Amino acid sequence: MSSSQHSNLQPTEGAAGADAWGPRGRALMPGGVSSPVRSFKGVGGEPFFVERGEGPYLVDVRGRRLLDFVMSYGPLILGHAPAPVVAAASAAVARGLSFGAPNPDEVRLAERIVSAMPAVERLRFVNSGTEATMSALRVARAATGRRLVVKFSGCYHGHHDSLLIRAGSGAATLGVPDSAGVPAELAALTVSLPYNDVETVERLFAERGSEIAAVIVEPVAGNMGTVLPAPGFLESLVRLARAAGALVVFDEVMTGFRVGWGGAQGWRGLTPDLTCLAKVIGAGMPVGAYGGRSDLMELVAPEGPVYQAGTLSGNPVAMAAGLAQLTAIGGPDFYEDLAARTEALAQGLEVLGARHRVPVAVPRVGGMMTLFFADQAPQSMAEAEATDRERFRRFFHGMLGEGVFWPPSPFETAFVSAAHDERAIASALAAADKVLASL
Ligand code: KE4
Repeated sequence: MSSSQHSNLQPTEGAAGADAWGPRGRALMPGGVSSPVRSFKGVGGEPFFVERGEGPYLVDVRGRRLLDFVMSYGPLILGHAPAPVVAAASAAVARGLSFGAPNPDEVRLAERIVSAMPAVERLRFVNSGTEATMSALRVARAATGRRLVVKFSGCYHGHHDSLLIRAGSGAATLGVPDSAGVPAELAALTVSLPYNDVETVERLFAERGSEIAAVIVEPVAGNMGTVLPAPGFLESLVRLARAAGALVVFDEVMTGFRVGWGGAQGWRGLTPDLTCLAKVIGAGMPVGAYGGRSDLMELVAPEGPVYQAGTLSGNPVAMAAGLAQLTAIGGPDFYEDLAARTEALAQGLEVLGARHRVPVAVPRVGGMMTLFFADQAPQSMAEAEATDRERFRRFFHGMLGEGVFWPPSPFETAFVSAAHDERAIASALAAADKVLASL
């Protein structure tokens, strides 16, 4: 379905000077964006500016309607502007935007999360996934009295210094900062290993186990594209960490309420010591949370010595939105239908790849998936980096030309929502049929 078939709406107020938004933004903000991936730097070209979202669609300032599989990188599991969330957030706004005092919806949302997530006994709300992982690591270092943190290459846990690190050359190497401005002394406190490589984890624990405060992992990786945990990988991490007295932190910012009602920990029957959440629990509003064992959360101020704070943490509008979204999801049954929608899209892409003799691999779980141009699904960042990224770039732009907004990087996950009905999935596959034929 071409973009012209989608644009059955009048140009919107932003249309006036539509071409000017980019230069105006870039004059004032790095890349003209508030987060780098939105700049399309990974695929080239100019980002479009959005006027509004509705269901599975975005409408840009020219009135062009795009079928959206970015979905704000994960939060919008019900689709754009779902009625119950809009109603709850609007009512909350009318009662005031922030109180600087606790509010009932904070408690209601915490109760909902604790009842769903097996390993979360108590939690603290923050404003982003970055804050959640940063705070969880502080708790882990305080609880263990240790400094070393282990992460996995290709896993992204937000942009704070300790985790903006990935493997240097070879495994078990001291972190090589992903960013300028991260002091070498700090990078030395983070070791980044290849995802799904149990041997390197065993070796590190044998050599430095007594120094390790925590192992933090995306239980389903979503930031090198979707990479599933190999059988036994997560279980080995838990076993090795527990044996060494280190804590296990599941970064479920993306997988929480995305792969199932109990997140990946529920899906795999595992119990990390600490869990980080964001995205779906905020419904598109700035919400993060970290939580886990009660004895660990008792370390957090004002109950304990680990300081962490936030002016807008537990914001009443954000809490109302997140609560409305989790209430609308309802419980585990929601995910059967969501996974079926994802499966229809993924299988359709596999069929089309075969038809057009284009090697594709489509790992998926729950409402998340990735289209890799490769013969097999990557098991690590190195394998993800070896996929055909030029072909992906052409796929991205081809789909955009057909009115489908695919994630603008081969290392970003595509998200399906409850609003992606059969017609939307069929439209996406019709577009992919045309685009894959041209690749
Ligand atoms: P935020 O600080 O962006 O809310 O969350 C950081 C974060 C932490 N952990 C995981 C597993 C995450 O996926 C993220 C953020 N995800 C990216 C998408 N790959 C955010 C998109 C962006 O950076 O704009």
